Amino acid sequence: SGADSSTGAGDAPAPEDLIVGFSQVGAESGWRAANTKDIQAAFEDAGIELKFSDAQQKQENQIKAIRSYIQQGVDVIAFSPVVESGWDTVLKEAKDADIPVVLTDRSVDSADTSLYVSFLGSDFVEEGKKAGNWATEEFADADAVKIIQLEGTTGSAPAIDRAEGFADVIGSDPKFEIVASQTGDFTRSGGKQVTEALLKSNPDVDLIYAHNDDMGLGAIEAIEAAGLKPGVDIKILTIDAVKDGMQALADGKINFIVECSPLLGKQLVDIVNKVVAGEEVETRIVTEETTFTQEEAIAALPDRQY
Ligand code: GZL
Repeated sequence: SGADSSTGAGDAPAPEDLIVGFSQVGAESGWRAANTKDIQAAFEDAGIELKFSDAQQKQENQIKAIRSYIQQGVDVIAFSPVVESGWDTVLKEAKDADIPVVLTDRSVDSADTSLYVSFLGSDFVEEGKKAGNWATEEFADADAVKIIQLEGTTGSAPAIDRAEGFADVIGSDPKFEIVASQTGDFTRSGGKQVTEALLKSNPDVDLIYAHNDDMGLGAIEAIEAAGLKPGVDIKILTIDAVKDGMQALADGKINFIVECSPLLGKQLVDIVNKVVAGEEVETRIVTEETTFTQEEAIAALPDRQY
């Protein structure tokens, strides 16, 4: 690998000597598109070669990509694991090849934390709790609240943790009832199809909690097709705060959004530079992010990067 050639012991390798392999989940949502754009721009700006692959949300494609990067002898491998489990074997292969691995966005459930040097991404349980806290305030005067939950990709860290955080907050109050919970796979079409089906069997729901904006935007289409007013007849609560979601929030079709920032590129470049220079890196870097009401979305939209 380029890291230990011509630069002498201890010196940081020149950016142009580095090659980083990145395996991306796919292109399933507005969030993912923004995340890809930001990572590619950050490596471009740093003058570091980034080999990039899109796994179309299939774990086997990510494993193939990581094996390919090992074969090519890249200096660092980074990836966003589409699901939490099933990574130990390929991560051990990277470790045996002395190639450091950085997790971005989503984590893995490997017990052996020596298989990666750092995990950079949001605290999804905290995001779920923020969503639950809003629901608790929004429905403070209600006696009963029926909820449809649109789950993210089955087995993914954000789906597992956002459900956990939300349940932690509302679970103690029996007035909240999740009448149906099903995956829409983080896509707009998935959110629409699942909402259409679940509304037929649960026409009187008060709230749809979608694990990302894209499924919430699909739910809006389904609610309108059913002749109801999204954000009014059925409230919608989502996570991400991508531009299309923020526009729906500004328009009153979504009622609250918990931000999940996709802008991880610069921090990933920093971690890569530290790793190849043999410097210590933080094993867990939590993304800074906030929440948006309708008024806050209206104010933020003009300057929104993604
Ligand atoms: C969260 C990310 C999720 C987004 C979705 O960090 O993994 O995947 O919330 C995206 O929009 O598809």
